Amino acid sequence: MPGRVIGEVGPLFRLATERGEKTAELAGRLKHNAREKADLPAVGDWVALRADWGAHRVSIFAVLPRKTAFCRRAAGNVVENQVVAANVDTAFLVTGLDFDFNVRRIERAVLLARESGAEPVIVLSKVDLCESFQSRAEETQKAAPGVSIVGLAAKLGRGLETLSPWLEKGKTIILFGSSGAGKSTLVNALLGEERQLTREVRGHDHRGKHTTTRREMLILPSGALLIDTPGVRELGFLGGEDALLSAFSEIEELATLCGFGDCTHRNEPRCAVKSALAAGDLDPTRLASYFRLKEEAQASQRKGLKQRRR
Ligand SMILES: Nc1nc2c(ncn2[C@@H]2O[C@H](COP(=O)(O)OP(=O)(O)OP(=O)(O)O)[C@@H](O)[C@H]2O)c(=O)[nH]1
Ligand SMILES: [Mg+2]
Ligand SMILES: [Zn+2]
Repeated sequence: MPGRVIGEVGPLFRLATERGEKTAELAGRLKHNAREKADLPAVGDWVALRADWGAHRVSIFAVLPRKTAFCRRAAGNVVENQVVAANVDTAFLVTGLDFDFNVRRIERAVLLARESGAEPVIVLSKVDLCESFQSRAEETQKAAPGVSIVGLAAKLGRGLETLSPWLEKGKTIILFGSSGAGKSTLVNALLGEERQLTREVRGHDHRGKHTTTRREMLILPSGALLIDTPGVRELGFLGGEDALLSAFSEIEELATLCGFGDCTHRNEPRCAVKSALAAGDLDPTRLASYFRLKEEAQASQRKGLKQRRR
């Protein structure tokens, strides 16, 4: 029987199945054959179940291939990947237009979404607390070329309709953003009921309170599936080159015009990136981010490779 993982409770998994909601354990063989944590089920995974209705036991014996996956490196000495959420179509990257607003963080979130295979959508929340939405949106767009940006105030029910293109029946959406960004408030507004606990935050010192403590999938009236998450600092860039290319498309486009095919844009002659910078056509903070994330990607790749050779 097929099922979809909608939550994790300790070593057990909550599943949506054609027979309703079930709690399941991992079959021993799945546990033993897993080479790394990423081989085990995560929220959003489609799984194959074996049910012994007489004994009221359901076990997961296989994880079906994933369409998309948000990964991170699992904590510990061994380099091991772990899946945070699977089969997500769209990632709502939620940023509050209060003290939470940080373009560099948005830039990184877009990169992580791209690496997962999901479409990033930037949600600027709490528009009621901001007098200059337009300029914030423009600043954000420069750091995220080609990415859709919406503004809303979930607490007041304002702007929710701007999300409807991504909330079609059967689509899976995940919410990412720092603690206090307003993710659960948005979930409740879209559900039309106070399902998720929310909590007030007052300033920088109140960050990281983590009102939501685990990932959970909820079904919206539209038939879309929404995954609420605890405020994240949990994702790391694993080093996908393609993700970097699409997240910094304006730099990559310039790079095709550089004199050397493998130009690093540091001190080569005939470098189109440096020319654009000198002419004021490229934002220096964008280039700095690009260099930083590229280095991070390479370091991450090296670490992974070293581990695999052992
Ligand atoms: N003014 C205003 N406040 C909002 C809005 N949306 C959310 N808030 C407030 O922001 C605070 C944090 O909201 P939550 O929804 O709990 O934040 P969260 O992102 O789920 O936080 P974690 O679960 O800790 O990750 C609450 O006090 C909300 O009432 C909004 O549109 N306008
Ligand atoms: Mg929350
Ligand atoms: Zn160059």
